[in-house]
Amino acid sequence: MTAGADDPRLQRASAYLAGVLSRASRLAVVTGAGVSAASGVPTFRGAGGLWRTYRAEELATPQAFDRDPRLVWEWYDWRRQHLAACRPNAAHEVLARWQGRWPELALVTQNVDDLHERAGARDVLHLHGSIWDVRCARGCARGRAAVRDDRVPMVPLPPPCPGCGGLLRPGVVWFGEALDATTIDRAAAAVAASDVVLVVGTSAVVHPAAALIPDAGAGRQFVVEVNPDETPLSARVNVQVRLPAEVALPAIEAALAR
Ligand code: BV8
Ligand code: ZN
Repeated sequence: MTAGADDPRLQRASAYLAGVLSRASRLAVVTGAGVSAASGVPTFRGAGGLWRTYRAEELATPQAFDRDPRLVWEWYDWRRQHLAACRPNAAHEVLARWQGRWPELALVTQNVDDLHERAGARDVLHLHGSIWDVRCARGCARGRAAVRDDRVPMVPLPPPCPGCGGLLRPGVVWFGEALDATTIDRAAAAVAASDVVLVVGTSAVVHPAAALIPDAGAGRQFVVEVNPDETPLSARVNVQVRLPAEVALPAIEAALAR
């Protein structure tokens, strides 16, 4: 079933999904860059995903950092400065409120921004780390653990590691790097334990994050995709809501209140 923005069935679709959510024994939400799009944060693969002449996949790698740490830090510093001026949107706010309504709601994100937290969400599982964290690029004793360093702008670029005089790197997971085992295990367990999974704003092409999302065809979990575009996931969900998250989630929340 799909509901488009101009489709009068939005109310009925929202009422239907409100029913699904209110009957759920446990909810999990998996978000991607699309949930932050309305806040002005460029998505990875959308039109705004370019920086200078580079695509994200070219810069978000250990090889790019080893080759030119300053260039990679200039990209992250540009993103951090842009993000500092962004605000959570209605989708982030609804999800934060739903954590209050359903205290066991697991919120898993692929995003490295902190807009879920700035909307009031807590215990967000960041599969790909945080753009506001830094850690030692060499993994020295003092700099191994990621710590929050939200200096904007970051000066000097690239920042030196206070522990070994090497370089600090952004505390994110780059392509070709393993995700934090504890985080991915917690996320996988939370999604597996849920009977309703909301997938919001992801192209579902990045692994292993995409593999967390269950196949509705298995019949054990009810999966809802909120995305204005079709994705590789779309054929494997129960309901496709072809709307932006900042429109769909408030509509579902309003239906829950009725
Ligand atoms: C690893 C941090 C192994 C950095 C990111 C299996 C199969 C295929 C490929 C692989 C595989 N296993 C590994 C790979 C390779 C790779 C991968 O998946 N590549 C893809 C591109 C094919 N994966 C990895 O390298 C991972 N590592 O597997 O390591 C390993 C194991 C052991 C030991 C050593 C190594 C690591 C992946 C993590 C990469 N880091 N981010 C940074 O941000 O700087 S991923 C990056 O993509 C972001 O985090 C982003 O969130 C994420 C996913 O993208 P999306 O969130 O989906 O964003 P996208 O732009 O694609 O889509 C946005 C969607 O929103 C669209 O559908 C759009 O229609 C929609 N939308 C737009 N507006 C709205 C909206 N929706 C709702 N409302 C709106 N308003
Ligand atoms: Zn160090």
